[in-house]
Amino acid sequence: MADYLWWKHGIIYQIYPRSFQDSDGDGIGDLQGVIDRLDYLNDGTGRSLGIDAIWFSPTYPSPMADFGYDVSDYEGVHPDFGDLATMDRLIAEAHKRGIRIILDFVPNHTSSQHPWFLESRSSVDAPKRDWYVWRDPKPEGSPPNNWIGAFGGPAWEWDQKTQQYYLHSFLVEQPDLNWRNPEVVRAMHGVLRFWMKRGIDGFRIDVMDRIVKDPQLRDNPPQPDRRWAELIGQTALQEHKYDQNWPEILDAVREIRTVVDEFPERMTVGEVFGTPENIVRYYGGARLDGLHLAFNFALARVWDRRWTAEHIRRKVDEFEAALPPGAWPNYVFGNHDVDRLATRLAGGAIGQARARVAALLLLTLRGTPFVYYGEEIGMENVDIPEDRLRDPARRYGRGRDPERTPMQWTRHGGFTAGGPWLPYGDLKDNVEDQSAQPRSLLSLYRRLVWCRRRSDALRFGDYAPVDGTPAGIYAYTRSHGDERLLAALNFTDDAVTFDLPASLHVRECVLGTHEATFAGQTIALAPNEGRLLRLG
Ligand code: ISL
Repeated sequence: MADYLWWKHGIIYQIYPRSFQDSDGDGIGDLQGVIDRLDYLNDGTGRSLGIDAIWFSPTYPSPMADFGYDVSDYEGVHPDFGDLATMDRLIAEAHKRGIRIILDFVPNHTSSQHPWFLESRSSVDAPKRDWYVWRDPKPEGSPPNNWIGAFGGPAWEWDQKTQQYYLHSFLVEQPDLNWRNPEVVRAMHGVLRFWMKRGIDGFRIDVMDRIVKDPQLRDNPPQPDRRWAELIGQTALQEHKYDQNWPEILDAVREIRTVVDEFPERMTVGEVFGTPENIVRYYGGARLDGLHLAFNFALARVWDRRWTAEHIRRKVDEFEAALPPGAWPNYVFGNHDVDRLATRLAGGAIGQARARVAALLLLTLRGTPFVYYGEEIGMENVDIPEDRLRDPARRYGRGRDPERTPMQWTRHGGFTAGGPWLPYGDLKDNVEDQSAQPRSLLSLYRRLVWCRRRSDALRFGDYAPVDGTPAGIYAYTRSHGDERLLAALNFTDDAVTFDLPASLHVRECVLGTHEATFAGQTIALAPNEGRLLRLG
């Protein structure tokens, strides 16, 4: 394929490095552990998962106030994970197997222990004072504006020594960088070049939608719709008009793109929230000179009640319609910030059945699939005893430990020789057993991935939803040249039978969530069954 592009046509697998594989028995995952597991991810054959790239949540030196999203050195590796030499070996070993490496780039804030911030807070005249956002209090001593941090509480912290407030959109330990200062921009661009020279293939950009704010720092208006506050906490009490999605961010995005384009075949995917129209702005408009991909979280927000054919189809079609010409979609079902997919889809037997439908959907839609580690074996949220919870965000609302637990390799765990930093979930769902079971979710994932890898229609063909299917059924075609496939998914707990029009002539069943192989114009789907059919 002449225009094959790994980040478009491949599958991106997210690893939370603390929880994937520990190699030295300290109970915390590390990069050597990942190297040891690369063949699981892709050994070039259908025995492996067959992914094309790994995105690592942060691996940098950090006091771990927010488990690495508080970076104290952008050009190093946290000793828990290894060192630069281990990272170099990981890059080389991954590349040998055709796996690309994407690092998490955290531009909005550093750790409060970063030398830049230590200097900035040392005095109002410090050369790096303006690298962060410092402001005087209001006359009565209160913070400069009403902004609420993403985890809750005021977004401003008072500094006794220098008698000013600093801005932190997240924890107090995560002061916001000032992207209006050209020295900051230069330093952060230098970080991107540092890693690309070492062979890093791309960057997942953290809170891309907040790096530049209103220059006047105006008060955010209240959010009239209070429903979200119950789900994501205090931050949803405000409309983030002045501290999120500020238009000037797009200039910063374009500059980042220019730097990334200095190196061949590199990519960026940014974390952006909001409506599809807002998200696609970050691709850069008609010139597509912004991000390569902006995360589409529509399906990561789907839980039980929204798991309907109609809702899912609407979300897919909305994103497809919003994209500027030539821009490429992507789909995310889970990550380190949201409840596990199988749990959101009601958990237990129903959650597992729906997770199979979700796998078929994710791997047959048009767009880059993101797979969060453990999704392929149906890992669920883990109920963690109070005294073992670690995520600081739990103090402000929802803690994220339940979706960050160790990868379940065997019936005994297999993640570490020591005591794992977070407890394991239900080890009956594990890689070893599921590898041996042809009907397991893992076996389905492998079949789907390798089918996608071999199919031009699935990797880059057109997408067209099929109208007129019965309630609860979502069907769409994917076509490229002579190859035409049809995915038919039953989102209900009932069996559904329907006839396809003659224009969609079924030739054979390629694969499915169930054993059924019968292919004809009458499609009879069992409850929660999905099937991929070849048309001719
Ligand atoms: O503000 C939000 C939604 O409007 C939040 O969802 C927030 O943007 C989101 O939690 C950002 O997450 C990322 O940055 C955080 C880190 O804790 C998360 O793990 C990371 O994914 C701070 O770096």
